Amino acid sequence: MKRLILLTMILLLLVSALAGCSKGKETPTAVVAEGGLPADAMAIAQERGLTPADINAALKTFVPSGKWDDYYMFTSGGHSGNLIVIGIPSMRILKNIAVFTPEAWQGYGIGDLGSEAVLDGGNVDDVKIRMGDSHHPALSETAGDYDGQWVFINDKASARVAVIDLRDFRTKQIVKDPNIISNHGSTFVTPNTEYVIQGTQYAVPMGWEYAPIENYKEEYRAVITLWKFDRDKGRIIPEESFSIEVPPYWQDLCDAGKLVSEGWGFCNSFNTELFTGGNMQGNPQFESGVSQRDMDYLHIFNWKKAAEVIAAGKYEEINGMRVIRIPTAVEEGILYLAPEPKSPHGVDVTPDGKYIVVAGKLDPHVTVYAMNKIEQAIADKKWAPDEFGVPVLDFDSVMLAQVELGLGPLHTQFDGQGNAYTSLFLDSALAKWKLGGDDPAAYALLEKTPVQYNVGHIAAAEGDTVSPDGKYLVALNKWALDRFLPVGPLLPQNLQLMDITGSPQVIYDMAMGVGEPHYAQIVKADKLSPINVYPEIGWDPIEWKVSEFATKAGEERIERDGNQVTIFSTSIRSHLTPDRIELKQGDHVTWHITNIETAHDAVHGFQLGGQNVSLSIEPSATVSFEFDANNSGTYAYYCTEFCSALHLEMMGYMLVAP
Ligand code: CUK
Ligand code: CUA
Repeated sequence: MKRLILLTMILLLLVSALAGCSKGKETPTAVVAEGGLPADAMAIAQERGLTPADINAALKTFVPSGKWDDYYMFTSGGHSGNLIVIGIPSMRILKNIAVFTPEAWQGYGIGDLGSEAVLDGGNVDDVKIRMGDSHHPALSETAGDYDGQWVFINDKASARVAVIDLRDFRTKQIVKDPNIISNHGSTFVTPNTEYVIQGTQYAVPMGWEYAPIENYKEEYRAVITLWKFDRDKGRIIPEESFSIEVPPYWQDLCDAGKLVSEGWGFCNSFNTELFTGGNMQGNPQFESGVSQRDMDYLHIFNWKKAAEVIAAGKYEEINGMRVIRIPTAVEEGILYLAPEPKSPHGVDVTPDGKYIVVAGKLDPHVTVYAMNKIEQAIADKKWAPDEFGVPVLDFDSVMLAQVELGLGPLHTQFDGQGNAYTSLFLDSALAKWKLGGDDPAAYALLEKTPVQYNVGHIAAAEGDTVSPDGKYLVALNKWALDRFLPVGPLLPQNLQLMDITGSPQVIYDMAMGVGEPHYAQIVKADKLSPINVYPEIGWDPIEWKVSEFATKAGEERIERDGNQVTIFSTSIRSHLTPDRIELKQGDHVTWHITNIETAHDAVHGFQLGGQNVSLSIEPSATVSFEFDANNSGTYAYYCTEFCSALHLEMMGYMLVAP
């Protein structure tokens, strides 16, 4: 065993030395060549009980101090309501972007008026929603390739969609679907990010109005919404968006067609039984009630045609959203269904856009549909209507192949080399299988790799584009059990990095102590170009222009109009100006702070004791907040970022006279 380790070490060092040759003087080539095998490497490996496979994995994932990762991964934070940015291959967390849930470090939704307004965009009726259940991030695409400009993510709990700007990694907008209360098949973008697709999860009457549950079939409905994205404005434009009404099946995941299937979208569903619960009224549990039929329905919709139908005015406006009703969608050839085996979960379009892979939770197979077969079946009218009049295409006419993979297949990814990878929830494994093109006999299971444990989604490098990179795949596992030091009954998530260049191998276990990740996307790092500092002093990060409240050095002031007090402040290492604020009890205070620094990383934070305020004032930004000085007293405010040696002195007194 010792000799094997030694051999592996030497081999690996040789390989890395050779690989280093092409990269220039910064690589450790010289060190290895001159010094040979580091004398203590063997001892370290022995002392730590590392196997050759461990050493391999360590060398593949280690990113030396000061070096950067090759990829960004954007993973949903589940019911933390956030979006987490991770470097690959190191699996280091780079940022936890606040999206649906306030977060104090980023000063998101804790006083800052800009982010409060973003969050208010997602309010439901008169309820200020300050949490979310984020599921599926989608990077913006150009010609079916990630372009590194924007990322979108949904909130399943309240049917909302958020827009995050990758120039500054901040949430800029949240929109609420006016007709449904939960979504799931979102977010997925069309190949040029014309639209952000959002599908319903649990059907409700339009606008979640009250209707007796007995009226489920008549009154409950779902929609597939196409949120129009305007790149120049960097915003979803609700007035230019529209929905397609669909039957009250529980739509699940969606995906957008690409290349040959561009213009189409796909959402699968379960509960085509139209089951409505009632376990205390003697009915079965939901889990069996919604799983009685052998087939559910893949929804196949033509969003390009739908946009034309909208332009032609063939819609109804419902709660401010333009909706194509089911009969119009059927008449115009916008909506079709195809049977899919038992309670499917994931639907994924292959990189060439030719095939659609559906995985059924209760079926050991993945089912592959061919776009050309779907189009042929539509042309040949090989269908029979469902109970809502929607054409159900003949299964055998559209299905190309079925591959038996194992228990609980959920989600599928691709490596761009003709292979597909599907997560097997019940087997706790990753199945690698071969795509067979138009030849059903050529589809085959290749191998299975155990993961720990109960894998949900998987994400491959550039996996949802027209040209996936292969190389890396991350298994987003639902259970961690024994993998990490115990931290009580709520365990971290286990994100496992896998090397898929050959036979898939787990090379890193990453404990993530933040909400449950559902989906993730992995993008080549050089596609992004984030800014270091806002473009001009006084920048409003949300409006992306100089704030009208920007304050220059020397212009700091306190203005009073009756009991309305407005404070114009600046921050610079190491003082806040003004540093003394005199108020009267009952004043309403609006306070603007401009960070007049332009230096990279010269962030100042701000907290005000006794008020619920936490700000992040990034270099050149202007941030505003307001409060009522209802209680007299003496308060301290200070900078929360340890920005300089004299950071502790970066404070001020706020006195509220009775
Ligand atoms: S879901 Cu969580 S494992 Cu919301 Cu895409 Cu499948
Ligand atoms: Cu600014 Cu500490």
